[in-house]
Amino acid sequence: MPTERSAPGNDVLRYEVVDAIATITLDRPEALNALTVPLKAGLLAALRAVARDRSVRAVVLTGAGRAFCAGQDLKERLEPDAAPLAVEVRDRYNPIVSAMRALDRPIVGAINGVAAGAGASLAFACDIRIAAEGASFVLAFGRIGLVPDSGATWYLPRLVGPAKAAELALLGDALSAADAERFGLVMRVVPAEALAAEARAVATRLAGLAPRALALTKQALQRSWAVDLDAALEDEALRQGIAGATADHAEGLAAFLEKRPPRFTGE
Ligand code: LHQ
Repeated sequence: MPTERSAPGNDVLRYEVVDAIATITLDRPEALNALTVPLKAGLLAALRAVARDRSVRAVVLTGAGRAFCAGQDLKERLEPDAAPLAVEVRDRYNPIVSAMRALDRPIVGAINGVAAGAGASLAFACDIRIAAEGASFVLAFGRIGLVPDSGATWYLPRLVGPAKAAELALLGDALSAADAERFGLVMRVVPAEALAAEARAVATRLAGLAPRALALTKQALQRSWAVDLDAALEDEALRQGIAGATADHAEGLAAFLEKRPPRFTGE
C-alpha cells in the first residue's frame, strides 16, 4: 500500500493514497486528535498534496482512535510562545478551511467520534459527512469563552438552518450522530466498525464520477450562497458549457447509449 508522510517531521498525521482515494487521518489519539501546530501544518500539507496529485479523485478525512478531533489543543495554548488567538486562527486555521473549500476534489468526512470546537468546523467543511453511531458534534467554543471559528458560523447555518445553528452555537450542546442525520448534517450513520468501509465506498463512488463535473458542481454549490438566482442560473449555464465540452461528457453519453458503465478520465 503506497503511503506518504505528508508534512515535515509529521508524526501526528497519516496521508495515504490508494486507488485514487487519499485518506487523511488526524493521528493524536491520546489527545483526541486535538489540533497542535504540527497537526495543522500536516493537514494543510496533506490538502496541498492532494491538490497537486491529479490521480486523487476523492478524499476521506478521519481521526485515529475514539475521537474525530477535539479542536484546538488547549494545553498548547498555555505555552509561552503560543501565537495570539486571532493570529492562530488567521494563519493556521483559516488556510485549512480555505484549502478544503478550494480543493477541486470532494472530501468525505468519516466522523468516527466526537468533533468538538475547530474539530467540528473541520467536519462541517467536508463536502459529505458519514458518522459512526457514537460520534457527536459540539461547538465547545462558548464553554471556554471563545466564539465559533474555522468556518463554523458560515457552514453551520447553511448545513442545518439558522435556528438549529443558533441553538448549537449558543448553548454548545452536543449533537448526536442520530440527530445530525435527522438535520441532514450527516449523510448516514453506521456502526463504528463499518465507518471506514462506508466512507471508502462513498469516496469510491465519487472517484468513479466525472472529475471535472464534480469540481464544477462543488464550486457552483458554494458560489450559490453568495449570489441571487439570476446569477446562479447564468453560472450554471457557463459551467454546463465547460462540462459539456469535456471528453468525459462524451464518454458519459456514449456509455448511456451503449448501456455500459462510463469510464471517466478527467479529460
Ligand atoms: C485535549 C483536548 C483539547 C488538549 C481532549 N486539547 N487535550 C482556535 C484557535 C486558537 C485557540 C483556541 O481555539 C480555537 C478553536 C477551538 O477549537 S476552541 C475549542 C477547543 N476544544 C474544546 O474546548 C474541547 C475540549 N475537550 C472536551 O470538551 C472533551 O475532551 C470532549 C468533549 C471533546 C471529549 O470528552 P471525553 O470523552 O470525556 O474525553 P476527555 O475530556 O477525558 O479527554 C481525553 C483526553 O484528551 C484528556 O487527556 P488526559 O491526559 O487527561 O487523558 C484530555 O485532556 C485530552 N483532550 N480535548 N482540546
